[in-house]
Amino acid sequence: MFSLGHTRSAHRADHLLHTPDTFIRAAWAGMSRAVAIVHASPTIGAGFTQYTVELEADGYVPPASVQRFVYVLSGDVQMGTVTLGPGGYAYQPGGEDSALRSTSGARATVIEKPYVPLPGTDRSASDPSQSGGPSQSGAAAPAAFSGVEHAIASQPVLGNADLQVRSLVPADVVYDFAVNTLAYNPGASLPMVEVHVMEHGLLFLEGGGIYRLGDAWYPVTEGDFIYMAPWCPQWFGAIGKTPAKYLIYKDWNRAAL
Ligand code: UGY
Ligand code: MN
Repeated sequence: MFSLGHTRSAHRADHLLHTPDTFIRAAWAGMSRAVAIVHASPTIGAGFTQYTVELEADGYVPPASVQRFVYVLSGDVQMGTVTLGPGGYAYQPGGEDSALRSTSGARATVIEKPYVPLPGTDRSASDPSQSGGPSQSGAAAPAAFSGVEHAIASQPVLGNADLQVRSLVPADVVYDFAVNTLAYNPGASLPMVEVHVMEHGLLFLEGGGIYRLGDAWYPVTEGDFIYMAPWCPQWFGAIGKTPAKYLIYKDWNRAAL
């Protein structure tokens, strides 16, 4: 139905709610049989880029020059030597193996980020034994990994069994970001309003509820994306009758100097 100019999407100084009715699809050089919906990038002040890619059969996304993490929403995606199905994820430090292909079509969310090397280490591009791949900073990003979300043991958040977290990036300080899923039983909520230096890219995978961002409260549901800038006050309550789940990125493991 004609929306009479209304949308739940909102762009404020410290956050973006990006709802599917406002998504614009575009391809960039090198993509074939694929389009992307860019949700966050340095143009909004983010230190990372996140987009949803929609691949047709035999679709292709060219390699990234920075770290690339992919989480499959539907269909099949190949990255490097791995083939991923729904809930599958993979990371490449950048370079040839980070290209994405689909045999029969897919939707996936992709996060890209220039690598921030560990301080005081000699993980540099001039040390090939440490080289995981290129990054914009010139230092080598860490090794590739992949997995399936449901195979990861979930942990209660601050002892609350109704709020479970799964960490998709290995617990190793060489990685400079985290990607987690947070699963809420109906009625569960974040235990506090968070205000922190890390920024977030968030994609709603299931269910919905109310998200507080800054001084606004938004109804949110599956398919919505949220960008939260550093220091954006944030809280979520899963007020629906079904569980809610989202995938959330944050910069991680680095001092805020
Ligand atoms: O990890 C986090 O900061 C997470 N709890 N934030 C959020 O869900 N908005
Ligand atoms: Mn947070």
